[in-house]
Amino acid sequence: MELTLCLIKPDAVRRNLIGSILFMVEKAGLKVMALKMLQLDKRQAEGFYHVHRERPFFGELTEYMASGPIVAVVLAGDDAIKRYRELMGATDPTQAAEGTIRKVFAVSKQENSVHGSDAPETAAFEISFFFNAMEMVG
Ligand code: 3AN
Repeated sequence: MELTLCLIKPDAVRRNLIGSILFMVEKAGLKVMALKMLQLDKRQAEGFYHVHRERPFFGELTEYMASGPIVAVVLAGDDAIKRYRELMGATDPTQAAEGTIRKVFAVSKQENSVHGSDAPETAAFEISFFFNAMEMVG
């Protein structure tokens, strides 16, 4: 069993898509182990995305991530990281496969509705960024 971090980003929360996205996640067989709603400030968003600090869109990305509430969710399942990334679809929604969360809901490359960890090490960092042991079941 593997854990991964899912974020429902500000564009999706603003458009009342929390339930629709969690519905797709649960339907795909991924288990919710922890869940919270919060709003990051700019500095916290920079901390979360520090691996992207050299990218040209870092300022815009962190502004956007701090622009409204998000929902952070820990998901569990066999091969959860890869399965959830497949369910999310490509970063650019115009490139995302049919039936993926980003194909259905994302607005643009930046406002792409969801985040998912891309490897076990990033999942461990990202989960501990949002949750402590007491906040997780299982
Ligand atoms: P993914 O979320 O698909 O793993 P990353 O890790 O390459 O994509 O990028 C992290 C986040 O940065 C994306 N989810 C998206 O919000 C934003 N982003 C990526 N590429 C661009 C871009 N070219 N312009 C604006 N924002 C971008």
